[in-house]
Amino acid sequence: MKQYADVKEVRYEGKDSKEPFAFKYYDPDEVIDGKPMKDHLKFAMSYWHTIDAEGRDMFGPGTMDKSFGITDPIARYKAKADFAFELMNKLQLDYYCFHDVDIAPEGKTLKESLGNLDIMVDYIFDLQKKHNKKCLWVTANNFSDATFMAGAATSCEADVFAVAAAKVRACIDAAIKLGATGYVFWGGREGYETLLNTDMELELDNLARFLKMARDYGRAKGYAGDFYLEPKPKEPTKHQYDFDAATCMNFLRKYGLTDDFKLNIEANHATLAGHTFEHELRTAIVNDAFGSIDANQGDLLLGWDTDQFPTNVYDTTLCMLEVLRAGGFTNGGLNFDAKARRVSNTFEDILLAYIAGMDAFALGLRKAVEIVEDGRLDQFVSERYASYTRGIGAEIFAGTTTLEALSEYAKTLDRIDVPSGRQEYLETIVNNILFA
Ligand code: XLS
Ligand code: NI
Ligand code: NI
Repeated sequence: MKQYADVKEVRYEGKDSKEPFAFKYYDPDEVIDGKPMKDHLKFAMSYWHTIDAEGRDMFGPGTMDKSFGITDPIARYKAKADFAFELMNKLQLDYYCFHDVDIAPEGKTLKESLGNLDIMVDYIFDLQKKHNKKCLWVTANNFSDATFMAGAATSCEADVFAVAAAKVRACIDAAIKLGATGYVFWGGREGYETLLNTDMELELDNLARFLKMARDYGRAKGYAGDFYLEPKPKEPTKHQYDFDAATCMNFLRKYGLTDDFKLNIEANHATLAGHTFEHELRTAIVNDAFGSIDANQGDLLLGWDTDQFPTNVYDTTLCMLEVLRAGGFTNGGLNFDAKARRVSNTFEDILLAYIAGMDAFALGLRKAVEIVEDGRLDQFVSERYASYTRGIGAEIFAGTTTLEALSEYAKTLDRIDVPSGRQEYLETIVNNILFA
């Protein structure tokens, strides 16, 4: 197998290729359903997993070294940034996403850390221009530092709220400078372990106060992109406030934030919440809050966020079907919030993992388009609900009937035939299209 350095650019070779460092399904410029695959998919690199994480887990240290042998903090992060853009070029990735602490070394004080961030944002600004790359979204890591042990905006300590605000302010500035079209709030430690020590109402109100300030600051500075909440049910806290898409929507509505905030749906978070990925996507779509996607997959036998690269084509197909139904991405995209496994510990593995994920989504897109063109699923669903297009159903749909009128109508009914759901049959259609 080739070495990392030997791979200049991963190219599309088609499904019969046996070359490990080639795309079998992802052909960036191929036009499918009216636009190039790269515009349907808008793949992004996650800086934290790809450029920083070295494979550390609870039982042992990292298995990879991403320090590039440099000890000076700024010089090291510049080398990381150079590596990041070289990697994006090799993989034909157009976008990237990051937390403040991913791109810049933390200093001894907040002031020093923010200064480092400024230096690195300038550095990355030049790199993205040179390499013609775009920033998909930015976020603040307001959960790793010990300061955030009890949360950030939901911390019991007001000074922590202020520190979190300073970091978000700096990250919104970075998003604006880099032209990002998204700004993410994943809850981090916004949640709790026990009500014995928690004022839930104050914490939720504070979270809303925080998001409003961030929104107001961003809009005042001219940020026109989306703000996203990223739902996750648990981990690190037992009760994460942003449990799932429906919980997030309830929160956003209660506090009047739906005009500015959409959702960033992560596959692994969906399954942790006991939902399918497509359920969370559909919930976002029907609430006009579909924004962006953190593409990964979990392991259904493990109860935590394993952030694996997505390879399950059934799931990517059903995901892309939802994206097509939503009319595609606008400001969002597919960010690989995913890491190669701890034992896949070479630089070649980083390439192979992205190829696996990008091809799984490219194939999913191709299959989703085929499912739409085939039409049998859509037709089945519209026929299943056809009773709402005529007679009493049409009146219910139009809101022109009443409980009393329905009651009179119901009394005249004899036998009611509810049409079969035909799930097994529909699953054979999906298999037929997937494996044809
Ligand atoms: C953690 C989240 C995180 C966000 C960004 O589970 O997925 O990586 O995407 O803070
Ligand atoms: Ni995520
Ligand atoms: Ni996650």
